[in-house]
Amino acid sequence: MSPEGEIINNNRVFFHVDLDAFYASVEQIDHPEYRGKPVIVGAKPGSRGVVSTCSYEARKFGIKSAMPISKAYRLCPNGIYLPVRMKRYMEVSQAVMDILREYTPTFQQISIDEAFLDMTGTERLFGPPAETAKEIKQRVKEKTGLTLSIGIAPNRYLAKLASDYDKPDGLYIVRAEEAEKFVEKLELKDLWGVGKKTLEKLRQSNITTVKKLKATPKSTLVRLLGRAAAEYLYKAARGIDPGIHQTENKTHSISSEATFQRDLKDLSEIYRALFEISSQVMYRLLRENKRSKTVVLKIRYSDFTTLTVQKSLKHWVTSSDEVYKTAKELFSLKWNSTKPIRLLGIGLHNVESPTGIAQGELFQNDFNKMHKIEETIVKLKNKDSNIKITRASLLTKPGTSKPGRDNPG
Ligand code: TTP
Ligand code: MG
Repeated sequence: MSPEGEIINNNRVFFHVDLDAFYASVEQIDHPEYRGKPVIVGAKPGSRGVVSTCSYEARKFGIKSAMPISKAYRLCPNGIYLPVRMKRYMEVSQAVMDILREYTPTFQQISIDEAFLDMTGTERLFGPPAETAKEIKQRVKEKTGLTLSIGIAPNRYLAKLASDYDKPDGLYIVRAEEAEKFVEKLELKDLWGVGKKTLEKLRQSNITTVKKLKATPKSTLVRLLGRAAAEYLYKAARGIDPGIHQTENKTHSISSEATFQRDLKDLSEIYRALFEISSQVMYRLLRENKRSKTVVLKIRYSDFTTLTVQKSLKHWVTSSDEVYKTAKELFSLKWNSTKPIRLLGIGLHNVESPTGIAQGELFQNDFNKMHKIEETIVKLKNKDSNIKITRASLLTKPGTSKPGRDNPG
């Protein structure tokens, strides 16, 4: 059962807050010359990596998160392509979360750029929810320059759908009595927690809209999708919180890998790839609110021989830099420099959820710790010129990425 019970309770008020085009917006704030332009943050064009996110200007070209960067480049060859600067995004995220936390003791950060706020009963202190939401938007804008979208609803699930409904710079309220109508307006793919495979199975049974989903008996859904997914969808379609925190996939490992268009031999290129893969895998760990101590590196050579090597740390992995450092260490143990590399992958194994009821808070603590550690690393790096040189060579100069030879352009 969801934390707020199965019925939609008229008296509960939840905010879901989500920053707009987060990484890309930070780049536009830090570099005013990128404002109003298509900015794509992610892997280097020409590599086999993916788009992390892009500005709304770039979305007009059809670019989306997780799309291969080569496809993005084809859609928008004149875009500004930038590498992920995780440390900077975490710093900005922290500044935003600090503001949000002031509004409620039941604050729950669920990823780098989004949080739930239980605002039930705060009206006397802060005024009507919509006014409070406007104030939050204004304060975040003043402090960081960022815009965000807020959904307000009687449960977390609806609040999440509502923040997405009016993006960017949105504010959307779903009242208890309008909940079912609101969900009916959405496309099936917009229901949070409904993945591609589920959509495809539904489509095969001609269940293509929320209305049709609602009209499908639960027993049919169970037959099609199994009990857990059926229960989830049955509730979601009616605006009842299906228990979002149990829906995230229960994988025991999180990984990311890249096959290269051109086999890699050059160490600086290899390090650059490891750096990109590290930030992707760390992002996934954060997004799923999971933690892990074990880093696994996979190397596949051009002759297809493949090896994996792993290291377990004594503590939870706390930053993308740490993943990168460990991956590099593992790499140097196993690298056969005579053979070109076709694929590199990094996995975080034995992932688990922080235990206890206050997951959000724990996550927050981890997040603070991570932030401090990232800061310390940077300070150390500034002292150690060798490390500085290594890092500098990994960074692309903004806007100067060259397309790979397989990219038309
Ligand atoms: P999102 O909130 O999903 O996306 P967004 O903030 O860029 O855009 P929107 O306005 O639609 O909210 O994710 C937050 C950040 O997480 C995003 O800026 C980059 C990162 N991210 C990835 O690295 N890979 C991904 O596949 C996704 C979806 C996000
Ligand atoms: Mg966002």
